Amino acid sequence: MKKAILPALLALAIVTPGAQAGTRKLDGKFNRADINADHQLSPAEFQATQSKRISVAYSLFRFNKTDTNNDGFVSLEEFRISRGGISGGKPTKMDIFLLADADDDDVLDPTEYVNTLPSGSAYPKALRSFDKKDKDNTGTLTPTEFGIRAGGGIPFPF
Ligand SMILES: [Ca+2]
Ligand SMILES: [Ca+2]
Ligand SMILES: [Ca+2]
Repeated sequence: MKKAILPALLALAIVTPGAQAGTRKLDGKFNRADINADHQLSPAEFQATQSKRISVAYSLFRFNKTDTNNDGFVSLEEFRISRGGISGGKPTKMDIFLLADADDDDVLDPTEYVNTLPSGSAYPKALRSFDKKDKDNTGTLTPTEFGIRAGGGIPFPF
């Protein structure tokens, strides 16, 4: 029986295991990242499936888009549907800021700022760029210092 290749739309939701090479590749990625083998990816496990150019905040953005049933985990099915977390679009600079602001005080401290940079970034270099942005030397970055203009919503440049 020969099956036509399904359009890469909602049909992906009913794709059978290993039906496509792409799916097998995704499954392998998923299984390698699933360190505790519970068949679910935590945010940290999910990050391991993402490129090093993707920041922690960007990965969280993708995680939230991928976790469509909002149970705090990405299942294999969710991972397949999102094609490995990439189908949710791009975050705005504001999205990145808010996701990185772990303590919700509306400013980024250096640790939070690092989470907006590619995950492979060296810490000393990150600190230097932090100091440059921290114009008033408060040790924290406001949205404006981070580069968000009023009425922003400009896609994060990648
Ligand atoms: Ca897991
Ligand atoms: Ca989920
Ligand atoms: Ca903060």
